[in-house]
Amino acid sequence: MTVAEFELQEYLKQRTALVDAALQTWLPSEALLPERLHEAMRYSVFAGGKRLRPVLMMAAAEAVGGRAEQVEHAACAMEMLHTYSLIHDDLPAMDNDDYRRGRPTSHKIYGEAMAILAGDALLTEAFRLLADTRANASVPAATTARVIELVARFAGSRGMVGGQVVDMESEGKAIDLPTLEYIHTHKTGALILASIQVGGLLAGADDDDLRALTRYGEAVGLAFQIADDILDVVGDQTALGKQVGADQARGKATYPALIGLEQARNRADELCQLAQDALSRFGTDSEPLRQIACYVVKRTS
Ligand code: GRG
Repeated sequence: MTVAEFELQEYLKQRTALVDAALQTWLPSEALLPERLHEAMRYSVFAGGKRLRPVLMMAAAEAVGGRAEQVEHAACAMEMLHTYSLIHDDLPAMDNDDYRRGRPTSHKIYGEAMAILAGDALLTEAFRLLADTRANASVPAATTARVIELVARFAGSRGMVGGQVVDMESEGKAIDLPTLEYIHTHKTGALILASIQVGGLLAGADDDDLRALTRYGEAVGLAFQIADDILDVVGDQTALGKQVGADQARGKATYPALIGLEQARNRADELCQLAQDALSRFGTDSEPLRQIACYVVKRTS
């Protein structure tokens, strides 16, 4: 593939189709007991997400010379983890949102208790899948263990859950930019960075590759959340599938609120450039990662 030939939209479509097919295989069937729980898990997973984390994982694997198919199971695990976080984030005890991805949220359809359990089950299934011996048949056991530890660290109190807690505690308060950056890099950035590192690790990245992927992932993770903050101010409700202006209504600190819309846009562009610079050691196989960095900043949904 040459850079000139690469078409991002086509790439996203193909990789998303791979992820969706693998999710169909790995998620427990709705026909399996308890049917309602499996239906609730599938309802949220197949509600039309962008599959950004799985696609980033596949692109990272490809950048270091691997194949997308090599990381399919781990990509599905990240999407399950991501979906669990969305289901729990939407609960009345947290953001109390009625809509997600343009459809009623899990607790609106299945009730609060089942939504909590669907999230719990997706979180647990994600780790089962990361450890699955069939899916990891060609992966050294030490790499599988490293991947599981890494994902647990980025998803837990040192990562996404930690970011969510600081976010919750900061609501309605005036916070400074370092605190906001902590929230963004943990709540959102952690799973994005984990996806990229896991993609590299499973495809045999060496330490220098991993360092480069980490610089890329840190920049893209933060850029993604700044773009999300900007979309909450200027985005289109229909394209987003959720209410705009929700951050301000909840008294949440955002980049546009703290440094202004223009500066927030500049920071996101700067991070996109940083992400691209981090890829300098890779060849044309890193073109998907390169273009996804811009897509993340320019996206409309
Ligand atoms: C509840 C444990 C727990 C954690 C919640 C990730 C998170 C932490 C909450 C989700 C709420 C939120 C709006 C987070 C910001 C990150 C974000 C923009 C999530 C949406 O990700 P997309 O745009 O969603 O990739 P799709 O629907 O495309 O998958």
